[in-house]
Formats: sequence, C-alpha cells, structure tokens
Amino acid sequence: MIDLRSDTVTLPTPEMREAMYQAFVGDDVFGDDPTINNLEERVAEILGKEAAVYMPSGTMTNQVAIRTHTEPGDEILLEQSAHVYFNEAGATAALSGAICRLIPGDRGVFGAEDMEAAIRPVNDHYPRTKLVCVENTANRGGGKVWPLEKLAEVKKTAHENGLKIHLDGARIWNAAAAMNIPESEIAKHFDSVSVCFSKGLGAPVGSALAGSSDFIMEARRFRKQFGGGMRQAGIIAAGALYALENNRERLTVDHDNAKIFAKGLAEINGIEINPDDVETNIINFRMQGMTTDELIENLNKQGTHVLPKDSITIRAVTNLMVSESQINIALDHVRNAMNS
Ligand code: TLP
Repeated sequence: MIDLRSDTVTLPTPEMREAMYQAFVGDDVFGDDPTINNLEERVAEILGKEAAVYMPSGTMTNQVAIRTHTEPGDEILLEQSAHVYFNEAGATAALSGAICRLIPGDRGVFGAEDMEAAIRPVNDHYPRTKLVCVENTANRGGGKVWPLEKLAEVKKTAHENGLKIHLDGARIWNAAAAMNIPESEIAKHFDSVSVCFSKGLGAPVGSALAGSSDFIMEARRFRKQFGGGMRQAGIIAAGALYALENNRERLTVDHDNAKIFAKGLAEINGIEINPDDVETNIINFRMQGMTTDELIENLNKQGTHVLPKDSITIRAVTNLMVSESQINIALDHVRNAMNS
C-alpha cells in the first residue's frame, strides 16, 4: 500500500519505539514527567521562545492559543482556507466564543494590506479584533511556504494595530527545511507558535504550543480546562523528542519525492497541475474526464491512497513511509487510471 492520504499516517519506527520504551515518565500535571519537560524545553529552544507546553493534538494547541489570546465575542483574522477555520470542527466558536473573519489569499498566503483592511475600528457595534493566525506551510494551499518578508510585514502591521499573531506551524519543519533556515527564523515573527510532531516528523502523537513564559503559564490553565492535561505521557513525548532530533533534516527527501510526483503527474494526459506550485510535501491536482471519487476508487484498487481536497481537487502528501520507487509506482497507478 502506498499511503499518500496525509503525513499523519506515518508509523513509529523500531528506533522510535525503543526510545518510547526506554522513556522516564511521571505525572505531567504535577510537572513530574522528565521526558515531557525535556521535550518542552527543546521545542522552546528550537523555536527561540521562552517556554512550550505539550498537548495531544495540533487542533488543541491552536485552539488553546486562540482561547489564551481572546475573550468571547472577540474576532480573529485568518486566510480563507486556514485549517483553524476549515478543519477544526468550529472549535473557535465552540470553545473560545470567538468569531473568524476571513482574509482573501493566494494559496494560504495573504498580504498585510488585506489583513489591515479587515481590522475593525473601535466602535461599540463591532467585535474587537484581537488576533491574526497564519499557517505555514499552508495545508490547503498545497504546502505553500510563506516568504519571510511577508511574515515580517504581517507581524509589523498586526503589532502596530495592537493584535497578537499566532502561527499554526503544524508543518513549520517543512517550511524551514524548504528554505534551509532554522525554525526560529520563522517563529520570531509570532507571539505564539503551534507545532506538530505527528505529521512529517513521524511521531505517533502530539503537538506543542510555544511563546512567552507568561503566555504558556496561562495556556496550561486552558489546556487543563480543555481536558488536555495528560499524566505519564512521556511515553508518547519520547516519540516526539526522537522525531524532533532525527527526522527534521530528512524532510527534504519528502519534498524531492513530491516534486517527482508532481512532474510525473504533469505528463499524464488529463491531469492538471503546475509542478512549480509544489514547494514542500503536499501535491494538489485536478483532472479531466473523471471525478475525484472515481479516480480515488480506481487508485485504491491498485494500492495507492489519496484524499479529495474538495469536489474537483485531489491531495497527495509524501511522507517518510513512501520511497521514491513507490512514488514511481503511484504514478503508474495514476496513468493506468487515466487510461482506463
Ligand atoms: N491536518 C490534517 C487534517 O486535519 C486535514 C491533514 O491530514 O493534513 N494545522 C494544520 C495546518 C494541519 O494540517 C492539521 C492536521 C492540524 C493543524 C491539526 O492537527 P491534529 O490532527 O493533530 O489535530
């Protein structure tokens, strides 16, 4: 099976399992888990932040960040395809009572002017704009990487207008690998940063939220309120720590495989894709003469698995379980399907 549905499908390797087996653990709600403490310190160090807190999922780190930055009735600004808005089950409304205002963007990336235009003036009738969220890489944008100058402009405009700025950095590792820069060069543009270990890095569970010590102290309170306080979770944090130390550099392999897949797809009759749009490990493509459901079913039968992004677009995600030779087999499967 060639599983390109997501980079969340990766399974722990024997070495990662060994690290998890060996992990020292304790009750993390009392701050007693040495493995989680190590992980949190290491994440803060890598991102150049004062502190970090471990949580079960990227949805939780994003939503705890939003709850910590806002009060019910406040407004947050995000690009129209943001995961926080699109894929988190309405959590912003349900858990923070915050409303989302969507900014137009190009594959997940927006400009400071469009963001500034969406900030509400002070007026009793309006919600208070409190927070802007950025996603890097942009998932629904096909893994697009934010240029650093754009991040700097958005941060400057947000801070000039009294807004906080949060990064959904589920795939910050891919963005940093693609640009060949340390993650802290991206994270420095944000007040809070959410990162995931269970996507491209290949750990089985977990995410972290990083920021100032005061912010993280407050976020720990909301993690507890949202039910995210875990006990001897060093078992899973050890997988995350292993992933952090061993699987960041190899992400360029996934990016190279994504390019090979995109270029191969572009040569297949009926497939629409611009390989230049593929900057990291996510490949979005469309096709003619076949619906997404028909193509997915045909590929499933041949042993390649992808997901629909929407009713006309397919998403494939390269990951550490898929080799270059399997990418070439997956291309054969698409070719067979389009010729059937
Ligand atoms: N993304 C998943 C699905 O939810 C779509 C995927 O397969 O890509 N931020 C971003 C940018 C994400 O892509 C995801 C997961 C999350 C947050 C949420 O992470 P989890 O699944 O750990 O809650």
